[in-house]
Amino acid sequence: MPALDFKALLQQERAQKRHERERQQKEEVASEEEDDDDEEYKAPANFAARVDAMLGAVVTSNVSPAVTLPEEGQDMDIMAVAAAKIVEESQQAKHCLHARLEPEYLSTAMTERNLAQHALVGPLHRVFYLPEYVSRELEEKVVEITHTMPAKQWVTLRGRRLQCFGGKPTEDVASFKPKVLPPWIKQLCQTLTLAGIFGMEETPDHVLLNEYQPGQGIMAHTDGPFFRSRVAILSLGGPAIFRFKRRLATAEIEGGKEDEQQRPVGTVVLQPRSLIVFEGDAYHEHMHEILAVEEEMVGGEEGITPVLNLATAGEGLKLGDVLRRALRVSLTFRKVNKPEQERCVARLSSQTK
Ligand SMILES: O=C(O)CCC(=O)C(=O)O
Repeated sequence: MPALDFKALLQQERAQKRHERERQQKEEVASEEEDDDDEEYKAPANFAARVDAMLGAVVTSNVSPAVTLPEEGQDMDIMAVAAAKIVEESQQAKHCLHARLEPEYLSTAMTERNLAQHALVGPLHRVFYLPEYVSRELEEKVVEITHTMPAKQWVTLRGRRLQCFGGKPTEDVASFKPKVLPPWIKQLCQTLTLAGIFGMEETPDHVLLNEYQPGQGIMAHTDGPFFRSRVAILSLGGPAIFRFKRRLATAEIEGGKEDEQQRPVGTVVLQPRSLIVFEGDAYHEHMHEILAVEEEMVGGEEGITPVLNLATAGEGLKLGDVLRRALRVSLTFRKVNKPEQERCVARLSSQTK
């Protein structure tokens, strides 16, 4: 949609009216002059119709307007400013959502990896850590896209902001309505398959974008059966410590073992540009969380929490080091766990293409 300058249109309309009035005054020798603004209040239809048309375009563009629509009869200046703001923010959202990543920025991420070489050894199984999984250029670009995303695109949840791409998860996966991924998100999903992180038929189709300010985190949770049980999380911006905790059975919670639940089984230092992948035991039998703190100690306050990636999380990193949080952006890549017959139909239709 081309940029519309409503302020300029309004000024043009006013100038025409003024010109017409002067012409009439000369002809009829008017005794009373009408106030400019009064006249515009009486005849807003022309401009209002254009605002309506523009809003129609915004609505059909699938980007939600970022400001409240002006009421009928409101001052034309307010309408012009509000309309211009709607257009600007919807264009900004479209710009961010339709962005594409430069192919050369993606080359590091799509380099083939042997996941087994990145397996972390420790008290829980099937966790992988890939330091420097993406280039700095890619990190900068993705952080820039997310930072310029208008506020209206974000949902706030317990302090942090997030966006969900690929469709809103439902209680029952059968009623899930998938949505097309923005091009730059799709590119990232494809690089994960090209790198061998996900199988050819496992390319992620659902992505959660989380933004954490220092002091923000995510509560202990499992990702559940809605997704297939391999998840990859890309970390950008600042560091954080990812904590795995054992999932307690109801009987254990009732038996007063909540304290034990508080103690992580293992932690992984998530450095900027790294990728953590987990599945199996780590996915099904453990919860994961990030504490809502401004700084945290590697290995915990007592230095006894296992740090599964101490050897690869940064040169010289050791127990007791303090990590200061900075603005962090993460992308969680998963594949929706569609029923088997739906997967077969998708497979067959892709084979016949
Ligand atoms: O930001 C992160 O690293 C964690 C995200 C996460 O746990 C999730 O999306 O389920």
